[in-house]
Amino acid sequence: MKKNIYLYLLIIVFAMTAMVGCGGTQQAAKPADKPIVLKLGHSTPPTHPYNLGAEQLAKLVDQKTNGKVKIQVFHSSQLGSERELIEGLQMGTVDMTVISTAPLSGFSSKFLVLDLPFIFTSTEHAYKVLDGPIGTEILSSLNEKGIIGLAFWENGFRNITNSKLPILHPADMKGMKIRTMENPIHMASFSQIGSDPTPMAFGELFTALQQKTVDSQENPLPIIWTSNFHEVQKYLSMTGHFYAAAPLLISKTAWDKLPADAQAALKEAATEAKKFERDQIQKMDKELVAKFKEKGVQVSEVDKKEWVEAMLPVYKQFESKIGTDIITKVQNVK
Ligand code: EAX
Repeated sequence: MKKNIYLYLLIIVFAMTAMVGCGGTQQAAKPADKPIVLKLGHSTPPTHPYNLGAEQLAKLVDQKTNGKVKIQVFHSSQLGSERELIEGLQMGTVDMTVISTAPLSGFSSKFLVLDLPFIFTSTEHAYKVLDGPIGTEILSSLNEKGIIGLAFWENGFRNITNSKLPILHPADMKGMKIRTMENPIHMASFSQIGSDPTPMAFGELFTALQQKTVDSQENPLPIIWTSNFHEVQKYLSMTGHFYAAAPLLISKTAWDKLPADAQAALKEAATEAKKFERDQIQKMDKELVAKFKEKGVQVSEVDKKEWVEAMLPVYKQFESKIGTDIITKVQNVK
C-alpha cells in the first residue's frame, strides 16, 4: 500500500517536471523570436524601380532590425490593383505598398494638388515639395484613414504613347481613346484636349492596348519599358504632363504592431531606399529614349507651352475642391 503511494507520488512529480519542462521549451521558442513579416504589394514588373527599391528596403530593414522584421515583396499586382492595395491597407489585409499618388486622391483630397497637369516644373521642384512640409502634410492626411506614409518615392513624369499616329499637338489627341488612372483630374485633363479617357487598373493595360480596347496610354518611361508597352504602341510623345510621386505606405494595423525601435528602423530604411529608388528612375529616364528608338518606337518632342495652355482650364475646374492657397504654395516652392 505504502509502496503504491510512493509510486503514485513519484509518477505525479515526474509528470509535473515533464510539464514544466515542456513549458520551458515552449518559452525558449516563444513567438517573439520569430521575425515579424510584412507583405508589400505593388503593381509594376520585377525589373521596375518600385520593385528594386522595395527589395532594397527589405534588405535594409533586415539589417537594421537584426532580422526581426522581414519584408516580403509581391510585384505585378499579385496582391491586387492599386485601389485594392489601398483598401487592403485600410482593412489590414495588406501591410505595405508603393503606389502612384493618383488613386490616393479618392481616399484623401489633399493629394489632388499633385495630380494637376504641369504643376511641377522639374524633378527638383517635385522633390522639394514632397520632401518638405507640404509633402508631410499631404502624407499625414492618410493617418485618419488607417494608413501611415513613410516617404515619397518616385514614379516620374508621364508621357503619352499610342498606336495610331505621331502626337505633337494637343489637337492631335482629338477622339483618341486613352487609358488613364482612376483620377478625376487626369480624366478631365484628357477630356479638355478632346480625347476620350477610360480609367482602368494598370494590370489590365497591356492586354487592353494589345486588343485595341484603348489606343493610347500615358506613363513614365521606366513603366512603359518594363511593361513592354512599346511592343504594342508605336508612338511616344515626350509630354511630361503629370508628375507621379509614389509614396511608400504601411497600414496602421501593421505599424502599431511594430516595437518602437523597429518603427524607427523602418522609417530610416524608407528614406535611404527612397534615394536608391529615385536614382533608378532617373537613370532609366535618361537611358530609355535611345532604347525605345532602337526598338522602332517613333519618339516626338513636343512644345510644352502648347500643352500647358491646353490643359490649363482644368485648374479652374478643380480650384475650389483643391484650394487655391495650396496650389499657389506648391507653385511657389523653388
Ligand atoms: O503606380 O497605373 C499606372 O499607370 C501607374 O503609373 C502604375 O500603376 C504605377
